[in-house]
Amino acid sequence: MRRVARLAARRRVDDLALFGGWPAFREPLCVGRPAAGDRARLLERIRGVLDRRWFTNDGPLVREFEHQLARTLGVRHAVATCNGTVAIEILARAAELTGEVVVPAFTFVATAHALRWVGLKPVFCDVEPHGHTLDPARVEACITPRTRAILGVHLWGRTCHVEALEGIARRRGLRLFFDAAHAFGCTRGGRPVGGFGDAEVFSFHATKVFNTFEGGAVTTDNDGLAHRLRLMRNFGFAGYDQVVSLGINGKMSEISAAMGLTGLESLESRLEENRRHHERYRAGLAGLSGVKLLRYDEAERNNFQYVVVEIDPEQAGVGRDRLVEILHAENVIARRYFHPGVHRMEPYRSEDPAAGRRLPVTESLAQRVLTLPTGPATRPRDVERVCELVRFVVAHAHELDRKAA
Ligand code: T4K
Repeated sequence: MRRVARLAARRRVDDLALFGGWPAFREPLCVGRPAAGDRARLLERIRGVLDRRWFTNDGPLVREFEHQLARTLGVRHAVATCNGTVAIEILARAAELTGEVVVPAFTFVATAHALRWVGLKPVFCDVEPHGHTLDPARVEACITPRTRAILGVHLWGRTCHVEALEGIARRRGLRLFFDAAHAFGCTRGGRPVGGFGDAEVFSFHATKVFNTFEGGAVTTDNDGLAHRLRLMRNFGFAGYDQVVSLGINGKMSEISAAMGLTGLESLESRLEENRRHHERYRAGLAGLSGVKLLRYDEAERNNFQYVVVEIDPEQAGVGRDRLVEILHAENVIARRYFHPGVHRMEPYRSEDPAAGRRLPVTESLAQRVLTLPTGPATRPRDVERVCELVRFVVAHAHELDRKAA
């Protein structure tokens, strides 16, 4: 039988798994363990898919899913896709973007890669230190005569400064889009994310609070854009043998839509579960020097999909990377999202090795931020144990320092 350590029994840093002690968790505790949802409902829908022998290509479940998405998000159109990355690519084509697009450097690499994949140049802009989203004060400086659009990211489900970005886009004649991969179920000013800007893009990847195994969607109120998106996700087909535009295969399958429809039915309880975990983390890490849990605006609806912590190494006495190393050894698979910043990933790094100088907040966050496990596979007791572990590490930071010396 594999053994685990009782946290209360730890006295010294030598009791940590990194130094040979028993890990705190038997199985890895991950940040993105997916929700399986209501199995009976899901299997019933999948049986229907098999019976109908209609597996993809705008099937009945995809249509129903799109209808429900649009209704839930209060938008005219929801165009379901095979994933969020391809959704951004198709959106860029459907919006006929050329040249440059202003994006944050502190995001998942897909935001920039998707643009680059379709021949656009992502221009990296810094984020603001509290919200971690595009800093409107810095966006203007990134705009050149070749800029056509701004693509904000509602990072961690906390919305961008939408109104300020709308103002800039209007003044400078730019399109405005949002990568809402993290923000399903969230609101801004009480309005659901999905209806802001010219269009928004969701990811329904397995690791998301609401998933369709793999999947995504573009939401928009623009009828013409929605029409082009639908054509383009299906090779440009407008009917049998009739190709009217460039296109790709970006379709969602029926089985993904089955998962989506089933997941929508339990969305509220999922969000509530995440909210309670977040509160537990807040209580468990309260008052801990140098460990700052990112807060959500209580006046809005949040999905609490990510538990984001910023480590100040001076105050905590331990750096983010050392803490992550210790947690991993304990089977707590905390993640350094989004280290080291997209501008430091290829091909962008080679093209502009000095980009970091213009991105001081991104550079700092990429060294300090980590995300902790939450979601349906995490139990309340797990959250408490993770907090105890972090507290133990901070309390023994000096001892750790001495070991490293
Ligand atoms: N824009 C933004 C801002 C995004 O964050 C993303 C995706 C996109 C666009 C693109 O959307 P998609 O094309 O992916 O639909 C994960 C996800 O793969 C990615 O969807 C997500 N963002 C990103 C933030 O996280 P990794 O490289 O961290 O994945 P991975 O495999 O390490 O999984 C994370 C954790 O989840 C692991 O610790 C294990 C656990 N896990 C994962 C999977 C896939 C499970 O327990 N079960 C699973 O099935 O990127």
